[in-house]
Amino acid sequence: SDSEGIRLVDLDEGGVDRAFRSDVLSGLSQPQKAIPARWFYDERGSQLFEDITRVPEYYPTRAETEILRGKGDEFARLIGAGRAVVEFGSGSSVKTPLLLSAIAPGAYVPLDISGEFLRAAAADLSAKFPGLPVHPVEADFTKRVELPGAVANLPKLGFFPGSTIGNMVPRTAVDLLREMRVTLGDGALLLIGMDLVKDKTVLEAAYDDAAGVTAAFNLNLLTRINRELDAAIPVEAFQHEARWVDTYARIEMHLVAQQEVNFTVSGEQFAMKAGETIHTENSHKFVRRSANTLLLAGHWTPVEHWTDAEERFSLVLARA
Ligand code: AVI
Repeated sequence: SDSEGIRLVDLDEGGVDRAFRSDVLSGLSQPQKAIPARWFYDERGSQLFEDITRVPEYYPTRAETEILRGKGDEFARLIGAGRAVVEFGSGSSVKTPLLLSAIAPGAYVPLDISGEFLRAAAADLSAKFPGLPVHPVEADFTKRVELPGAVANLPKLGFFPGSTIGNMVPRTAVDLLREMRVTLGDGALLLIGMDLVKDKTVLEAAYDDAAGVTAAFNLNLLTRINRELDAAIPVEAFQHEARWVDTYARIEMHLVAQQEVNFTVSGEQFAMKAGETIHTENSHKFVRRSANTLLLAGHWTPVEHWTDAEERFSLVLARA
């Protein structure tokens, strides 16, 4: 599916998220069933994702944090002081303080669709960096965002860690990068996390950990559909699968029906044969050239690539 962007919540009379229902119903009606990955992140899904970042096989979070810890001097040299750091999706991570303490920013602007996350992240950062102006903005960052007037005269640094860009197909990723370019304005820089292509067994293990946390994350989508969309999908009839698809340089996550299954969602009937799948996520991986090509198509010029010692993950600095 291409409808991967996040949107503000629009509930119907029954309190059901209209976008969720329409994405699920249309996604299950396609020949290859598919549901956009953004629907993973209900409360339980967000918690499971936090847990994923700590399983031994899931290297991206640790690798990116290693880069942020180790390359502070180079960030300071190439980014300089006084920029307004605009973070796309204000995570509750340790990553942001590492960047902010390396570069002495002029302001911090966390953007998030969830006001709750946003306020928590803003309060956390204000406490860690007394004196740093923090201007949280509740916004859908896949669209053009109006930045607060208070940072209008500061040069910007966009920060988009985690390789979330990899969860989008290239055409969606390019649209987002172009919107970021407009949001951040002339003279801006962008520091973006991009996970790298590597051995297929390492990649597949990262998305199918032995403890089964990623499997639970994937299967939780069905539990959420059952709860929120008046559905009766037999969750135990599905199995998690992570497969490397070399043509697209991406890990795909699927939910595989183990037997013939019939179920309803919001009154609509669906049937799946044994072995048929619901495609739930893409996670694209990059090499230096493909990262550069994506950024250039998104109206950004690559300046520098940093990787962790094992060259598993990259942080790329680009200029407007
Ligand atoms: C959020 N995103 C960058 C994660 C990834 O690696 O694609 C989501 C995830 N899916 C399974 N494990 C982690």
